[in-house]
Amino acid sequence: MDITLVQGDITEQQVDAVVNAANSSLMGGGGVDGAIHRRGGPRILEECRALRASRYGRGLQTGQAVATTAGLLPARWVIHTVGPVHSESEDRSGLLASCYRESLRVAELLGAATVAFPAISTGIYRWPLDDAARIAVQAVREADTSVAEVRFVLFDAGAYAAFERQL
Ligand code: AR6
Repeated sequence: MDITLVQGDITEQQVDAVVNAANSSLMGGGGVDGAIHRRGGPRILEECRALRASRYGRGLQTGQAVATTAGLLPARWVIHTVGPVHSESEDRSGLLASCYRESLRVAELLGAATVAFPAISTGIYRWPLDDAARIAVQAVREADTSVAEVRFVLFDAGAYAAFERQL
């Protein structure tokens, strides 16, 4: 598997699947989640609503992943995953690693060859960038997957540098 880094906007990526840093409600939010729903249009939220009405009545648990259409985005699918809120008192790094692992498992089931990830939990959920980058790179490297390319899409230079240090 190739691991690549790009500084940019995840909604513009020409990949099979983009991963959304969602929350358990699957009903949208700020950050990456807001950008994906804005650019992808209402079909994504429609499918999220359908998921909540069926298999995910209580929402999507932290560390899990589920796919919908990508609507108007260049990608074919959005894989929604819920990162943990960073905590000083509790080690939640296993849940953050699980987001990457589970998203790749869903991508493989879809037949996606290229997958773009944001730096999950490093925005509104306040995970320190260097630590988040370490967990992300390690989880992806250790994943047993048929996905051919994992692209980390970092919004700013600081996030890009943090991931670059880990590679
Ligand atoms: N493309 C790539 N990266 C982005 C983009 C973008 N368009 N926009 C922001 N980032 P966040 P979280 C970066 O807050 O911390 C939402 O409300 C951002 O700079 O999107 O997992 C959800 O609904 C940061 O480095 O996700 C949840 O409630 C990274 O993406 C909550 O936020 C992740 O920031 C999830 O918080």
